[in-house]
Amino acid sequence: MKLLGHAKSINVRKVLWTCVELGLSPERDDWGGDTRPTSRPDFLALNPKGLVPLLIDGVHALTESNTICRYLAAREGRTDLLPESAADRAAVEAWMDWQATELNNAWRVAFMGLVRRHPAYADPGAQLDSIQSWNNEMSLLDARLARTDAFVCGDTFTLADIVLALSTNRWEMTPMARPDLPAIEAWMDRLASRLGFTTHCRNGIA
Ligand SMILES: N[C@@H](CCC(=O)N[C@@H](CS)C(=O)NCC(=O)O)C(=O)O
Repeated sequence: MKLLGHAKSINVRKVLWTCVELGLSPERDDWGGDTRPTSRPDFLALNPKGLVPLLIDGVHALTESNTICRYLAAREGRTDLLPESAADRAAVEAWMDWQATELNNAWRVAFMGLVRRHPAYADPGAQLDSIQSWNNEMSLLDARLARTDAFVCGDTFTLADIVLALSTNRWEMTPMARPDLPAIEAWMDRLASRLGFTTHCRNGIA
């Protein structure tokens, strides 16, 4: 099995943390970011989207970080991370989908402007709107964690915790005003005993 993507990418780090939970150590090739450009024809032949992560497992080439995490958990039969029953599985998937859609859309302008300093995201008004939406979405996650008083989907750790902790780490590292969200803080502290969290999530990279 081979994982293509550089280790600073938030989406590659989801897969790397999942691999730690599963005891897997795929060979990793640096692609994207300031390593080899994903616009190279040999990369595009494997993933026409030109994005990392890309997982090669035998004849299968898998894209989309959340899908890859689900694939690996299912491949390893880890129903603790991705439950078997339709309803429990849907609960995990719903939070993962929320991360990839609502939450990712909320932070884009603030993060790209304030951390990446990308000129296309320099408008202060648009940054403020993005900060507001991002904080609103994070408050929703905080309310959820206040209810479970443990992990995103209840008493046990699942894939939803991995993808949302990476987003939360980014939220904490972006220089902007943030409300105090105590349930999120307690949850991040709860995750700190996990090797995948310290190695690939709270590791100084936004
Ligand atoms: N929806 C995709 C998004 C992947 C994505 O945006 N990857 C970024 C890195 S985090 C990328 O490949 N950017 C181009 C590059 O790094 O060169 C996923 O979740 O895997």
